[in-house]
Amino acid sequence: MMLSPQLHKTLTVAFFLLSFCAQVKPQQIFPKFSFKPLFGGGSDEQQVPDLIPLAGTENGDIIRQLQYRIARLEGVLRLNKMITESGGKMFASNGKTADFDGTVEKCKEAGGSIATPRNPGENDAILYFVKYHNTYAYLGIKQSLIPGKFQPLKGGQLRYTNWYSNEPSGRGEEECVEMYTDGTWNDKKCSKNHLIVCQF
Ligand code: MMA
Ligand code: CA
Repeated sequence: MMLSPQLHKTLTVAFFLLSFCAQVKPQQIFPKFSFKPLFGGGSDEQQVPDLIPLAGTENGDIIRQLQYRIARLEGVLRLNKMITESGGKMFASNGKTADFDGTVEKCKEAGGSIATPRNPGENDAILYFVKYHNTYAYLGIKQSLIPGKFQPLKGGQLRYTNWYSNEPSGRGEEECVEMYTDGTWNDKKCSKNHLIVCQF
């Protein structure tokens, strides 16, 4: 296909700009407000931007409108104590209870997975719900083939742990892990009714 020199130049510039847009992080494009619901870090207040007039159909405008809408939806969810976040990972609870298998199932149905803390920040983001509902929660950690040794449900090694003192104690008889109301962990039977906390 032959392109006129003018069209060729225009396309070259367009592709250059597009690739630039694809590389920069959202915060750099949209410095006006915080997109993340801030959990913990002092300011619990989310900045919701002023109403953005529906300008046009440019990609940037559409993305801004979506960001604005998501920011408001996150405001509603936070108001209702339904979501927390740590390092970009979102945690959610519906305030209901289930045994371990029921929790895994519910989280999967919702398009997520059972909450599995990988560091103190994520542990705190889960603890928020455990405290709020004053109910222990199962974590996405299970006993491995070696009794008394635990691993993430999705496989791999358990890098971060927060066991209560002298736990795990089940010696193979307690295959699941629950979070206490102080954020520490205990190996436990999988059949208790615990708070459903998922990650997304
Ligand atoms: C219970 C049960 C265990 C836990 C101990 C701690 C008696 O068993 O919750 O998982 O390790 O309490 O005392
Ligand atoms: Ca135990």
